[in-house]
Amino acid sequence: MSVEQTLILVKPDGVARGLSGEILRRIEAKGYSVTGLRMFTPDRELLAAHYAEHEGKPFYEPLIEFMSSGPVVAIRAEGHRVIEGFRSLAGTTDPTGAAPGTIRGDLGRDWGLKVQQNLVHGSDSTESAERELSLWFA
Ligand code: RTP
Ligand code: MG
Repeated sequence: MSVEQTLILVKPDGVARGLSGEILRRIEAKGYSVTGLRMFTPDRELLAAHYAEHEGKPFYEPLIEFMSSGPVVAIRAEGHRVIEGFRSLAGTTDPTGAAPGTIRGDLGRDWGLKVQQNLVHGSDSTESAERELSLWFA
């Protein structure tokens, strides 16, 4: 299997809580290479392209609002099976039930807000990784 690349985002809640370094540490400690790093506040146009699959869902608007509320750290990570590997490091979408040992399970919780603030995003397939990396690392 060839070396993969994936897009990881430290979402605004992770940056605001000062967890960017801890999240990068976990990616590197697992053995993946960080080959790209950017920090900026994404605009709605970028987020609409990134989250196109979720358009029309009840959490879509709150999600775009949340994701454009402050800086994110965009990370390009590389390694064999890094897409699956980072999804495993991240844990399940809902941080309340995410397994201890995962980023969301160890560091996340429910804050009673309209959208799940769950610290990180990771591409979920080779196709979405390629598409998302071209958006965030254009
Ligand atoms: P991600 O794309 O951020 O890596 O997370 P994921 O695959 O685990 O979750 P996905 O289903 O792709 O949803 C994208 C993000 O939308 C927010 N969300 N809120 N019911 C809800 O309130 C809800 N469902 C999803 C989360 O921030 C999720 O990560
Ligand atoms: Mg997703």
